[in-house]
Amino acid sequence: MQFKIQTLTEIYGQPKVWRDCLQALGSADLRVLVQGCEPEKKEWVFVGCGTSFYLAQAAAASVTSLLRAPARAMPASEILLFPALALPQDASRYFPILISRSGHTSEVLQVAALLQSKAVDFLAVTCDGRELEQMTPRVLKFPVVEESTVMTASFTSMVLGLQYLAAVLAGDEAFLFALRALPDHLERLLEVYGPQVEAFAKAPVDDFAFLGQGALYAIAQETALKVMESSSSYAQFFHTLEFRHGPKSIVGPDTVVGALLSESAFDAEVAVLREMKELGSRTLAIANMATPELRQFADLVIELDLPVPELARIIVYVVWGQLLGSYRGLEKGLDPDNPRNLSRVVTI
Ligand code: F1P
Repeated sequence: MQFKIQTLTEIYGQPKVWRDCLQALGSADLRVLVQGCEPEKKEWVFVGCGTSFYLAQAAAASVTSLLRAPARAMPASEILLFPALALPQDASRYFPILISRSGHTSEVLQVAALLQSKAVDFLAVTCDGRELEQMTPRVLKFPVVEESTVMTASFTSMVLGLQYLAAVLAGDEAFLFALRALPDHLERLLEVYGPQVEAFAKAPVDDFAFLGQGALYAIAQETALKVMESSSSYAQFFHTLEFRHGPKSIVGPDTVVGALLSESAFDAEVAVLREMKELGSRTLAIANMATPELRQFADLVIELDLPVPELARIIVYVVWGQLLGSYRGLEKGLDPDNPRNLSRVVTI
C-alpha cells in the first residue's frame, strides 16, 4: 500500500519487511555473533537512544524470558554521564549490545569508543550500519530501508531479530516457528484495524496515557513516543496498575487511556482501564483475546487473536500506536514525515 505519507507506507509495509528480515535471519549463522563472549555467564546490557532505548527494554525482557539470563537496558547517556551507576562492576561482567537504526547517533558511538578503549567485546544491532558497524566485528544488520524520521519497521524488525537470536541460543524452535507466522497475521490485522484506528484518531484529544506491564511496558513507552513524535501530542507511559497511584489524576473527557493488555495479567489490567472509562476518559484496548465486558466499555478494541506465545506478540502491539500517531498528526494538519523539532539522527 502506497501513501502520500512515507511513514504510513512504512508502517503498512511491515509484513514484507518482517518476511525479509526473517529470511535473512534464517540464513545467518547467529551463534558466531556471540562466540567467545560467554553471554551465558554475563549480564546482557542493551544500550540505545530514543526509540532504540525502548527497543533495548523490549530486548532485555525477551532475553530474560527466553534465556533466563540477567539482562537490562539503559540509555547510552547514562553510561557516559554516570558510569559508576550504570556499569558498577568490572566491564568483563557485561555483554553489551548497542542498538542504533542509523549507526550514527553520537551517544551510541561514544559508548562504542568507551568499550573499545576497555577492550570489551560488544554486539552492534543496526539497519543503516555507518560508523557503528565499523567499530566491532559482531554486527547484526537488518535489511530495513526506512526514510521516515520516526522509527517504525526498524523498531519492530530489530525487536524481532533480537528475539530470534535469543530463541536460537535457547534452542527454542517453537518460538522461532511462532515468529515466522507474524507477517501473515499482521497483514490480516492491518486490513481490519487500520481504518478503525484512523477513525479513532479523529477525536480531538491531545492528552494520551499508554499502559503496559511486563514486556509490554517497553511497548507502552514506544507507543507514547510514536504519538508524541508523529502528532506533537502530550503522551505518557506507565505500568498499568501504577496508573492508579497518582497519575489517574489527569484522567477526564479530554484524555485517551490506551491499555496494552497482556494475557497473563488480563483481569487486573482490564479493571484499571474500566476505572478510567468511569472517570470519563476515552479508552483504547489492545488484547490478544477480547471479552464481552471489554467490548462493552472500551471505545476501540483491537483483538489480535495470535496463536503464538505471549512474548512473540509484543511487536504486533506497537503497530496501532504507530498508526495512531500518524493519523492524529494528519488530523491536526501536521506532516508525520517531518515531525516538529526532530531529525532522523541526533548528533551532538
Ligand atoms: C534513534 C532516534 C530515534 C528518534 C529520532 C532520532 O536513533 O533517537 O529514536 O525517533 O529518529 O533518532 P538511532 O540511534 O536508532 O539511529
